[in-house]
Amino acid sequence: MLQSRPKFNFKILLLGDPAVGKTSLVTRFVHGKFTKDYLVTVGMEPYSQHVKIGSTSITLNIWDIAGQQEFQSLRTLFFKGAKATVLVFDLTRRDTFENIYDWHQESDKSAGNQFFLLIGNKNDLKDQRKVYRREGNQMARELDRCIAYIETSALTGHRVEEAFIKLGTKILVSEEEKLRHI
Ligand code: G3D
Ligand code: MG
Repeated sequence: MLQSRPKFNFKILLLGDPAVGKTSLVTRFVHGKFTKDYLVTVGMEPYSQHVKIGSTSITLNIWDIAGQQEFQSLRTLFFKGAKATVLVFDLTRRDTFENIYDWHQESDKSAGNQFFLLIGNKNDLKDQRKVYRREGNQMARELDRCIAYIETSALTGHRVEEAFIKLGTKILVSEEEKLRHI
């Protein structure tokens, strides 16, 4: 008899200051391209992408959540059930890096027990960089349950897929572990 395999469907939040490249990153990952003709995210935009990890197919539901301050009360309503959060800052704007602590805290408070991945985006703008790689690595070590620091470019596609797959793999391993204990 064929045994039905569990279906893995993971909700992932994408958080960070406005204009750090959240929508560009998820568009790059899901549609494989960089586009300038989308609207500024208002509220929340859900994206879905299937990926294969080893022999297991999983679906990542990525919630692109607006970074504007005025959405704060609304925002946390969308956090429920998330398995992980991608924290994004812009390598060319130091304030977006410093604000990561607040984003981490906001998600940690509302979304419960989950993983984090820290992304420094726009690494194609090499001569405008304001944050050193070692500072990103250091922050990833400081943030609770942060699995890694990865520098990406939504423009060139550099390490974008790798970042989401790394996080998906971490969640999958943890969920499979839970299933073994049922
Ligand atoms: P957000 O969803 O976090 O608010 P967006 O950010 O994805 O809307 O991106 C904000 C701006 O940064 C956009 O430019 C976008 O084209 C640009 N951007 C996003 N990712 C990258 C990247 O990796 N490299 C470079 N060079 N630019 C990027 P505009 O001009 O439309 O404001
Ligand atoms: Mg956006």
